[in-house]
Amino acid sequence: MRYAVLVTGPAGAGKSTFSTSFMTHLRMSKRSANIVNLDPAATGDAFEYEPAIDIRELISLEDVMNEMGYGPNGGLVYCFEYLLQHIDWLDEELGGFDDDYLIIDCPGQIELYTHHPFLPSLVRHLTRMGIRTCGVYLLESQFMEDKYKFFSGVLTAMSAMVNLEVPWINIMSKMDLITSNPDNSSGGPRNGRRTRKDIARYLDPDPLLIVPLGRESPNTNPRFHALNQAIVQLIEDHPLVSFLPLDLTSPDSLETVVSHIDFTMQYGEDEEPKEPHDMDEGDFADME
Ligand SMILES: Nc1nc2c(ncn2[C@@H]2O[C@H](COP(=O)(O)OP(=O)(O)O)[C@@H](O)[C@H]2O)c(=O)[nH]1
Ligand SMILES: [Mg+2]
Repeated sequence: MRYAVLVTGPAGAGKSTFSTSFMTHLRMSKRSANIVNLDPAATGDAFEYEPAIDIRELISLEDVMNEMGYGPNGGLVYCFEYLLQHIDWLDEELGGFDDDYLIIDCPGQIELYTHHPFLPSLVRHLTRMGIRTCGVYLLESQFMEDKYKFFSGVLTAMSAMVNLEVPWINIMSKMDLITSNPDNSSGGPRNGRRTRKDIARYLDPDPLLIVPLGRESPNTNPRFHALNQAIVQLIEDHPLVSFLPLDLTSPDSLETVVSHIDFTMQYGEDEEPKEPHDMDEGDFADME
């Protein structure tokens, strides 16, 4: 069985950093893991490790922008259309990884997750190839500094999970900036230590954060009242999104996130028992 984790989320959320830490963690547990870079705009030094498969070997955003005269967003759309038209390239590349955990690092343009058909097509393709796929959506903890920005992030996560229709996990990344950095004053006075209770209202989004007790705060533009009420209602009726906190400075935190991903994908559930000569230490480590 092959597994793929689609690492999604807005630009700067920490997707590439998480992908690398995730891969390192799996390899340290003697599991074979590789990164697939799907961001045609990734700069050369974005990865601590060479991605095993890299869309930039098929098509580079820079070439598309230079030769076709597209901007970065149009260029990205072109690159994904090109990828889907040349999907045999991906099949061939994937053929080299038989028993692997593939970590697919995606670009940060959120329209890619909310309404373009490319990622759903790609996911269907992976599924047809027998690759069990799940999605993780990263939102960075700095979104907690602005309630409205935060809820727009929640809605984007919701729209991505509904659009992609695969097992899904939302992650609040960069929690080190929230809990262990009380003196960091760059984000103003609120960018300090928060109580657990306050953090919990974000990890399990409490719509009353934007409309406390059903009433608007006086400094909210009245034109947004109805919209905010509708958002509160949507989230109350469909509590689809909650976040797992990720603090990459804590090995336990990464371990917890990895075990949730394993569980979501039912990792190892239907592995064939291996012939004894295939066994090595790594296999025993995996079996727990
Ligand atoms: N403090 C902190 N910074 C992080 C973390 N993960 C990523 N970053 C930083 O956030 C920026 C964007 O990270 P990157 O992984 O490139 O984000 P991507 O655009 O989603 O791939 C970089 O400057 C990273 O060093 C984290 O867990 N904690
Ligand atoms: Mg990246």
